[in-house]
Amino acid sequence: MPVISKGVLRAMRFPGNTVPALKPDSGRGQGSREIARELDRIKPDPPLFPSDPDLRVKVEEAEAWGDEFQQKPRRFSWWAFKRDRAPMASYSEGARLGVPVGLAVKTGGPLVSVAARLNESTDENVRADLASLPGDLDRIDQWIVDGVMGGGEPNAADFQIATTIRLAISFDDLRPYIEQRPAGQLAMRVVPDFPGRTPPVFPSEWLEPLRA
Ligand SMILES: N[C@@H](CCC(=O)N[C@@H](CS)C(=O)NCC(=O)O)C(=O)O
Repeated sequence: MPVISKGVLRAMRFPGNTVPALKPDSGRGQGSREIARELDRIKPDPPLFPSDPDLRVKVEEAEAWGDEFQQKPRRFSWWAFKRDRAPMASYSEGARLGVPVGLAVKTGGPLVSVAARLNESTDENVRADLASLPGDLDRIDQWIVDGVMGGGEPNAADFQIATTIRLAISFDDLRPYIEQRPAGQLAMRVVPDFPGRTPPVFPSEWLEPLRA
């Protein structure tokens, strides 16, 4: 559970306070980028990074960019849950929370407030994130055209970015502007099953940059 995960990580003596955190037999990894490298070490085949050094640099750049980019759809989610917590239940489908999903949603108000504050899910930020989304999608589509992402075997950049796009597609407001694009198609291929759906929630004028 968000927020609660911080305490669990501390109890398990991880150095940082974010999930995902991996505790394999052979070592620890925290943070998606560190975990990708640890996984390649443990199981080099199929690789998460290309062997060509120039292409590897590009994949690592995309991966690092994606690590920042993920903050946008995350902010969208907390902003939306602040207004209506009901869609939260759909995102918890299949998750083992330790408490019934309905109860978690009913009592989740304080958790949502804290998460929205931690992630700076303000009107101003969310509106700006929506306005810059078309540029972000252009950038991802270009990486796909250039072969940095979207190859036969998903690489670390695909996993970093496609998962974030998949979350964005779960918003009814955003799906029409993403799903037909290369970025959207890649997201559906890398993450075909993804629970969760958020009905229309953003003020219409905030979506103007996407319509344009
Ligand atoms: N891609 C990042 C994601 C890390 C991250 O920001 N995780 C969030 C949840 S998606 C988190 O644990 N935030 C702290 C909290 O919610 O308490 C990574 O390097 O692993």
